[in-house]
Amino acid sequence: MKLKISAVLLMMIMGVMPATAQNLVVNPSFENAGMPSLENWDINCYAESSEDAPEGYGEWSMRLESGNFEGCFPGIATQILPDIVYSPSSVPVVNLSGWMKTEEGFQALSKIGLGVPETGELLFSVTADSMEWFYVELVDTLLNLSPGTAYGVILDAGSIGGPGAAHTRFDGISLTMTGSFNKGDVNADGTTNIIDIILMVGIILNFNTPNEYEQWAGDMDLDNDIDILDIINAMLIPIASK
Ligand SMILES: [Ca+2]
Ligand SMILES: [Ca+2]
Ligand SMILES: [Ca+2]
Repeated sequence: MKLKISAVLLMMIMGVMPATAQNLVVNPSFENAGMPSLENWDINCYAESSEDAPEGYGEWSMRLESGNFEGCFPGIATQILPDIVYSPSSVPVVNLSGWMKTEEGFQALSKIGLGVPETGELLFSVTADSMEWFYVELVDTLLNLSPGTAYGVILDAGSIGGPGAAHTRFDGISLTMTGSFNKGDVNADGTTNIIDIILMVGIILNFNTPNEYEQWAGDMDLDNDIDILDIINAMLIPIASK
């Protein structure tokens, strides 16, 4: 009997884990069965496949040309991720990682980030400037998503001013959703209860200055202010779930 229960539990865990750890990026390693591929990436200026990859990430990477203020700009490769969408009641926590390698010559400030592919606007990003393969990883809570906007990964080979171009190789790009937070959960512990209400009262009475997350979580009715109406809204959550 014990064994049966464990097996069921294990299935439940296995059923949940792959979904949360799944890499949302398609063609993250810029290759397909050992052949170079830039499929599924939108290249704004110019990119090519390069037979140079960090250990464990196949044979190929993408060599992306920088933007040039006098020519094509910005030098980005993007991929829209349909799973990253605005919600009025919760925010996703994402983990973005990847490899970068720059070349001798021009310095152009290469980045891996998450943002709006259509405009190149970044919500967050990380910069690296290394002529050896360099791994970057960052976690962010996406508090600033807007309704109706398409979000995605943005690989940026940077920008230079004069003639010529800088190049950056990218490989092993990964974006996973690691969790989410709900409105009302001011202390980010996974539930909305009296502790969160007390924190909201403290904010209203100016005992505490909310950080960006607390401001988002406490503003239940989305009017950019935390007041008594938000407390009433937050108190309805535990009542409704009883
Ligand atoms: Ca690769
Ligand atoms: Ca809480
Ligand atoms: Ca409010």
